[in-house]
Amino acid sequence: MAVARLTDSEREELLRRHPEWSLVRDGDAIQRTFRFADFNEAFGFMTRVALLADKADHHPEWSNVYNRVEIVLTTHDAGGLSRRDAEMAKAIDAL
Ligand code: HBI
Repeated sequence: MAVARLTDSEREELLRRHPEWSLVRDGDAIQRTFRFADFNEAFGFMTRVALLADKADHHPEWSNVYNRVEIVLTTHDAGGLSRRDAEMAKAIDAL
């Protein structure tokens, strides 16, 4: 299902609402790094994100090194940021 790219002002609004996330890839994606006590905590977080992502049918691009999880959100169908990324960032921040 095609979804619209965020306008510049919508993108600014996203960053205002979610200041822990940074714009990357020339503004076509947002990124946040999470650090946990240990791998067990990090992987538990990833498990919760994975379930969210599958329910939303909107999947992160992510990496994990021991207690660190780096998440990048973008909408392939929109060729950049969409409201689905904003919704996913909000859901992840609420975990
Ligand atoms: N996840 N991050 C991200 N971006 C997408 O565009 C996307 C997705 N998950 C599934 C999805 N698109 C659906 O369109 C699948 O049908 C491909």
